Amino acid sequence: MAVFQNDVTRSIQMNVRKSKLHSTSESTILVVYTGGTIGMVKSESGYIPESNIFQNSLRSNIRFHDAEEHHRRLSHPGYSKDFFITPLSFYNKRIIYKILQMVPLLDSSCMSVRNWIQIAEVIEENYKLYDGFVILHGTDTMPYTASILSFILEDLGKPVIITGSQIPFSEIRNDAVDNLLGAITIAGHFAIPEVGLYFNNRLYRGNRTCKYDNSSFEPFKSPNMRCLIKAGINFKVNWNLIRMPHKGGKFRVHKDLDSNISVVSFSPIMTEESLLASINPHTKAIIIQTYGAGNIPDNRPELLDALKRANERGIVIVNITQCKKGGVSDSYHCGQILGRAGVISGRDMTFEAALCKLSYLLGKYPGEPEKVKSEVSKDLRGEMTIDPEEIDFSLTMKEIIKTIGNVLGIYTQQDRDDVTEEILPIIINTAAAQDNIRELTQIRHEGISLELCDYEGKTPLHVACSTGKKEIVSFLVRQEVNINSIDSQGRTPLMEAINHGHFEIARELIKFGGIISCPNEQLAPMLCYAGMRGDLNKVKILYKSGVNINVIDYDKKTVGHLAAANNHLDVIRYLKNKTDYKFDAKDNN
Ligand code: ASN
Repeated sequence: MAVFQNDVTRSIQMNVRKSKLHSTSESTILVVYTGGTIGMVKSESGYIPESNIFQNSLRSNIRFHDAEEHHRRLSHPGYSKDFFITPLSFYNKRIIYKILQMVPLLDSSCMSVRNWIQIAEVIEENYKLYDGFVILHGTDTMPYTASILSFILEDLGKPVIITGSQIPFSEIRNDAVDNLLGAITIAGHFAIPEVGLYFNNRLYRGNRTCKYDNSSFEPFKSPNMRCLIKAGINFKVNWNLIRMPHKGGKFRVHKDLDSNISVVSFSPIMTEESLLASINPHTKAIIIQTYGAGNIPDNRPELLDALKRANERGIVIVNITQCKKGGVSDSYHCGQILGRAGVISGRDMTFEAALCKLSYLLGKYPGEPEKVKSEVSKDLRGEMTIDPEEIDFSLTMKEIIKTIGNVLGIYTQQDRDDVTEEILPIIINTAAAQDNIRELTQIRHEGISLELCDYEGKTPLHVACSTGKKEIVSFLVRQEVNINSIDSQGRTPLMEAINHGHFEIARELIKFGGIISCPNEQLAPMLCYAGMRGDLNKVKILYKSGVNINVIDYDKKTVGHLAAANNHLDVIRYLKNKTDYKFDAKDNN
């Protein structure tokens, strides 16, 4: 059974200051070495993991260990000779770390559920003692371990960074040094409460990754999500992508995992027998890997029936695509039939994430397939994209503008500002027209005004009012934007709402002080036309907005004249109750 060597950490009381935001000048990291190429050496039968390789080689490497500072501190209470201490970083900070080693060390192909739990338990036992954790792991099953940890480390509030290498640390030319140094630096500097996978200068969300290349220094891809950090001269953190723990949630490890999951990959040679062979009496869930956007043949009813029967037996079936990038959608009939058979869409989850999520949920809700079904379709740890728009709109506004500037060959700040001034309002107004509250929230977080006017003088509020986007209007009103800004035609947002027949929005605006401002030559025809058509709601809302109910058209006719001429008695009845309406007004005739 695997244990951890040198497991005395529980008794360690580090005499270093702790900070939730890693803002002090030191932080503490626990490095958990589980095996993998990073710590391997050549043997007669190929590469095998080597014990204590880091203990010895890191101590003599100034990039990983400042021996002088270490010796100076040995007399400090609580500082142990087992610790490593980095030199001051670019950010003027030292990282004190300790290495724990799993026994036996494993090629990650040998990782099992029990090993996953052991890694999680080490984090659990040491959680309060360290600011972050680095897991050294083989690349072969790294995305599985990263995925499972993302689920079972519930309410994680500290970084857990998993890394490894393609060439061992022991070789002269390797990728181990950079990966290890990068992972320690990130865990020690950035308060990213996620399980991340760091490789080749990128930190990915662990449960978004898959291994796709076994021959380069870039073995992992995160096909459906951008990276969390890009390491260059600086670490560029995409803070808008980083998930935060639930308020008040307390870190804990969920240890019951269920392995009764079958995997079925569709192919043109699949038979009903081969499908049924993968479902046994213990099967609690099936992952089906389907074609393209989540399709199976709709001319093979026996296959769909087999899945239907499995679903009726309480087996949870999750559909993911065989494609490396993209997810399951309901674009095709060949995909929609699965939804109707009770199959759950796994959207854009990787295979590794889907498998680990099911194992976690089946263990958490034993005997409750309906609960598992409802949870598996939720985004629990950022493992799947619920709204595909998220991908398109995940760039920050400043990045978008910069990119547009680059494409146009615009590099000076003045030119960039000009482009920004022209383009930004259009992008923001488009977000308003598309009901994209997420995008507007992000824009506001970027400190960009939500009152910018486009080439017609329209603000996002004008646009939301004319297109009837109620939620956006409430959002903008809550943001206290100018509710009565006037566009180049002299119209306020309230006028836009009324003009386009969005009376509920109009009433909301009036409640918050919205007024009508509109040239008389537009107002009179609008009111009179409403009377002529018997549009009582429009007449009412115009009146409520403070419009002069006696305005006359080119023929000197009022709204009442036109309603009477067209037999709209309800409008006449309404006007009769208005003391300010002059029934004796004379028209041109
Ligand atoms: N077989 C190795 C492992 O997964 C591969 C590696 O780490 N690059 O442990």
